[in-house]
Amino acid sequence: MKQKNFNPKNSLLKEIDFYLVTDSGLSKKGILSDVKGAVESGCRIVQYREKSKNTKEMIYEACEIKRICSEKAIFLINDRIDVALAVDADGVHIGQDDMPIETARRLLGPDKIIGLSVHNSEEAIQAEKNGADYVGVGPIFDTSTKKDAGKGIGPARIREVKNAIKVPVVAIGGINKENCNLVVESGADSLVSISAIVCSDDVIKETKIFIDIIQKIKRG
Ligand code: 3NM
Repeated sequence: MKQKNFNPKNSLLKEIDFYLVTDSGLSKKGILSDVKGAVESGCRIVQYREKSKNTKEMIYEACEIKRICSEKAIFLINDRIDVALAVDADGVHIGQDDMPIETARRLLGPDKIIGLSVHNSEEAIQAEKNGADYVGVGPIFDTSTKKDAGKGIGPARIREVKNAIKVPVVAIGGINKENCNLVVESGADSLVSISAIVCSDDVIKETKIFIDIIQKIKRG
C-alpha cells in the first residue's frame, strides 16, 4: 500500500470519544441541525448515512455537512464512495458487503479515512491488514435503528476486537447513556449512538452528556 502522508484529521481518530451518525428517518429536527448541535457540543467525527435520498440530494446535503464540520470534525460518508469523492469528504465508512476496502482505497487514495464494520476479531484483523483506519464493531446491543443488524453481540466482543488490532475501535448499536459505561470500560475508543441523540429534544445537551460520561471513564 502507498505510504500515507501525515493527515492531522487521521491522527485525531485515536482521540475521538463520541461519533455522530446521521439518520434522516429518525431525526426530530433534521440532520443538519443534528450535525450542528453535535459539533457545537464537541463531537469530532460525523458520518453522513443516508439510505433513501437520491444522489443529487445526497451531494447537496454532504456539502452542507462538510461546511458545518469544516476544521472542527472529521466528515465521513457511509458506503457511497462516489458521493465522498464528489464532495471531497475526509473518508468513508463501509460494511462487509460494500465495495472491497482495497478498491475503495484505490479510488480514494492513501490519505482518506476508511472505516469498516466488523463483527468479530477475525474480520477486524483482516480489516486492519487491508488498510482500514478504524473498525466499527456492532451491534453491541439489540437495536431497532438498523433492521438487518442482527442480535446484539455484547460488550465483551469489544475487548476481543481491541486486543486483536492496533487501529481504533468504534462501538455501535443500541448504545445509550445507561449502558455506554460498559462499552467504554470494554475498551471502545469511541462510540456511536444514533437514536439516543437524534430522537432527543436537545441534541446539544445529549451529546455533551455522552462526551462527559465517556471522557470521565476514559481519563479515569
Ligand atoms: N450499524 P442506535 S447498528 C447504523 O451493527 C448501525 O453495524 C450497526 O443505531 C452495526 O444507536 C446501527 O440507534 C444502528 O442503536 C445504531
